[in-house]
Amino acid sequence: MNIAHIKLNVISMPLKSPFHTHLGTVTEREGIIVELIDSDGVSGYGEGVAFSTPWYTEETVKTSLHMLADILIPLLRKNQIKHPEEAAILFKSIRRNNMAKAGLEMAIWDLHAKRNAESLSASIGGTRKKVASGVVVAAESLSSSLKQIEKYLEEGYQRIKVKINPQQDYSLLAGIRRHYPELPIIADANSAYTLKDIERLKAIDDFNLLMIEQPLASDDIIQHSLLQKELKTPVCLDESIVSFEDAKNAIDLGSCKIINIKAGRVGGLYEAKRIHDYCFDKEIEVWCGGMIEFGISRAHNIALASLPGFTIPGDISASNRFWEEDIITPEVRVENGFVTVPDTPGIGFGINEKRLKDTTLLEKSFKFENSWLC
Ligand code: OSB
Ligand code: MG
Repeated sequence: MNIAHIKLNVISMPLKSPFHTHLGTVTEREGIIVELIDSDGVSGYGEGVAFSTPWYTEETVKTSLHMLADILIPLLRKNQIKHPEEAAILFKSIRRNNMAKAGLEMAIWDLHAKRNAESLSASIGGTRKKVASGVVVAAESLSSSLKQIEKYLEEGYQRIKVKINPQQDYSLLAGIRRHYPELPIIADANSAYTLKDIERLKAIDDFNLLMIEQPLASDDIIQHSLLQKELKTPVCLDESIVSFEDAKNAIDLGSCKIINIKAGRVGGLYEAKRIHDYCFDKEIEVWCGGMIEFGISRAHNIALASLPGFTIPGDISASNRFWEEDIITPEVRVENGFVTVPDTPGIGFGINEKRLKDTTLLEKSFKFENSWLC
């Protein structure tokens, strides 16, 4: 790989409707689009998925920009890389900052796949031709949740995820179950509970939920193992799993029966695939989480979810779930509950250059007079 130029575009877009969790409301999404251009003019794309504030993980758009510009891009420049896995291993010399690493690592994967004239899915070992689509409802009340669920089910989504917290759990889930007794439902708590809330959590154990996602602290593995023993409902971990080692420990301790894999959260596709492979071996189900992302990250999610162990519909929604107009072309579409995995080179989507330009707040360019071998 002979990288000549790296461009970072910080973009910003309003969400079509506010996204509510007990940690706050997202109405505007910023993100970092990473473009690598090689000496033949071939471009690979990645997306930094940190938020503007550290509500979900400790990273932010600004910390990611700093890591990319001052640490990761210079590190890549100094080291010869022949394969994206080597970049992922190189980045392990830097602690955490997984979303910044992933943005760059995933652009390298896209470029690598394009250079080999193969799809990103094929490049990482994907086997599925289409991936099952689920969608998140993050509304403020039962009535608006029901309205959104009705609309999404009409659009074909195969399962729904709702956000819960101690102020809105039993009544919300009971209200949804009254209308939809059989609907596959995930309840995502984003760490809204502690073990002191065990009775509240046991109360929702009879709703036949597909799983409860990240009920306890965002960095906990131990207490979740105690909780899982008390619940029939499978516990799924999201925030707690930021590396392969976390996934292994959680499985070995019985802290969860399911893992939500997000490439951004774990530092890129290499680590995401390692987690997938271990879970596949141990018969732990996995699914692909979402980050209210733009089309580039969405495209990477589609490739990731084409791996054989992704058996549960992911938070892989259409571009129009969050955006009036996405930055990729064509946009991601859900048809009969599935998204087709592209078989064209790399991520398989082009860039909507006008939309990218119109949403760009800041552009940084790293150009090298002599393209450097990496
Ligand atoms: O906890 O899974 C989460 C969005 C941003 C950050 C964290 C989470 C979420 C979601 C939405 O639940 C997933 C999506 O983009 O569809
Ligand atoms: Mg979650």
